[in-house]
Amino acid sequence: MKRMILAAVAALIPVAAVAQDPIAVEDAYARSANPVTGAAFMVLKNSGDTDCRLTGAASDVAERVELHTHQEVDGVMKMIHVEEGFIVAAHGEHSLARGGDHVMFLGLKAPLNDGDSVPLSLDFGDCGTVEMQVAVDNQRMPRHGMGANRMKMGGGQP
Ligand SMILES: [Cu+2]
Repeated sequence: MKRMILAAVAALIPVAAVAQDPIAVEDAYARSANPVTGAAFMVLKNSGDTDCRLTGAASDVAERVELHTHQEVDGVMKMIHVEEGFIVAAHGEHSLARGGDHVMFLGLKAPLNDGDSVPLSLDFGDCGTVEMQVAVDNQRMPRHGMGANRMKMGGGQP
């Protein structure tokens, strides 16, 4: 009887393994402009046939990890906590980038220094959980567009 149960359990394992996590993460990096807060940026790719939603993030490096976005309020860019998370469309991608959506570290337990790596767990609900190590790169410049332009405007240059 016991042997039959074990056989049944073993038979289930390959079935579970076939359902691969559809989410891949590319070009992840973390940075911090001060000793208490930091953020992580990356490109989320969904190879599955259904939309996935990043519903939460966790890391040991901070007291709290939240999903944030930037929004202009009365001409000032503010960070907003996005409770509902970020959707990654089926066969699509979603970028977490400077000046936009990001993973926010609040209450860093230690400063994030270049070369450190930050453990990060991303919860995609039914689409699975992605565990990763994100390299800290405080020197990295925004890719193109928004972040750089905003800095230029703020600098008072023509
Ligand atoms: Cu933020």
